[in-house]
Amino acid sequence: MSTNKLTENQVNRYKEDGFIIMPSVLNAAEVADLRRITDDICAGAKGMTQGDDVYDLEDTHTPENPRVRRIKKPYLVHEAFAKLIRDERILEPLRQLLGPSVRLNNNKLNLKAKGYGAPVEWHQDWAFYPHTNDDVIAVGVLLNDVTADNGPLNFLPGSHKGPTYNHHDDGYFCGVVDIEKEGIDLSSAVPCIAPAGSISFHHARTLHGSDANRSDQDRALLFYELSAGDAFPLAGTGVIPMIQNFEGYNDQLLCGEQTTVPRMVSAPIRIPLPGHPGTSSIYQSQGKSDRGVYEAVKK
Ligand SMILES: O=C(O)CCC(=O)C(=O)O
Repeated sequence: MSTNKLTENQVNRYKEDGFIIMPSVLNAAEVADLRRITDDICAGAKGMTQGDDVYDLEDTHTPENPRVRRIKKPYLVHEAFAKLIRDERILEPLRQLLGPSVRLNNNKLNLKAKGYGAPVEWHQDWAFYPHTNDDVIAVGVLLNDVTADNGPLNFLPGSHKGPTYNHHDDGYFCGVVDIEKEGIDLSSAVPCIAPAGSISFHHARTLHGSDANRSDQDRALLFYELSAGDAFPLAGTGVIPMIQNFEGYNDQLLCGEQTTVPRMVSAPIRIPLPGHPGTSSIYQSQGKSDRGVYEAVKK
């Protein structure tokens, strides 16, 4: 299997900017295969009246005209997604950025379909799942060519070194930063524009967001959320219950040694509680606040 070592310059860029993009890591056949599997899974949403453990549905979804905005935990749905994150082309750079032990915490596939795919408002993943140390990262695998028009993910360089912003509105965790109120200047934000098969790595504290997809090109982005093996979750849906089954939790270690000794660092933390009752995804919780900067496609 080929490897994919980051250059010293790329590692330094990640440390400086809080993200990096590695172009064309997967080849066209691999990407086509993942897209075919994705389409097959999405076909299962036909006839559904509401989302479930696998599907997060667009607000404009109907049983006759299925619209999936996210496949939740695709690594549990199809082995291709479980296999991909164990591929040395991804694991090797992860070890360079996180250290010798790397744990998989979650996986999701955001579809952002052409014409209507939902925006994701500006946020820091860290606000959703703070850990004992901030060697916490998201890997994004581009399953389509991403252009300026089909809802690229935008990163604000250097924001991972700044505060953890308030993601609460009206007493509830909504998962959106109030860009205006916080006085955040987004003019230096960098869109992740790259060909299908490229991979992004962004630090959990990096501020990021993406607009709706009004173009005629799909934009599917497969995310893996990972941490150093000695970064233990402090809060966050899904992660804490996982730890109760310690054997299962350690099965999520992709490489390196398991430990019960968390490494602690001083990093600004907020706890993502209380959640809005009845919300189970970022789209739903962000929908509870009107402080976002993007507009959804309503038809
Ligand atoms: O799909 C996107 O563009 C953004 C996704 C994201 O930031 C998230 O799901 O937390």
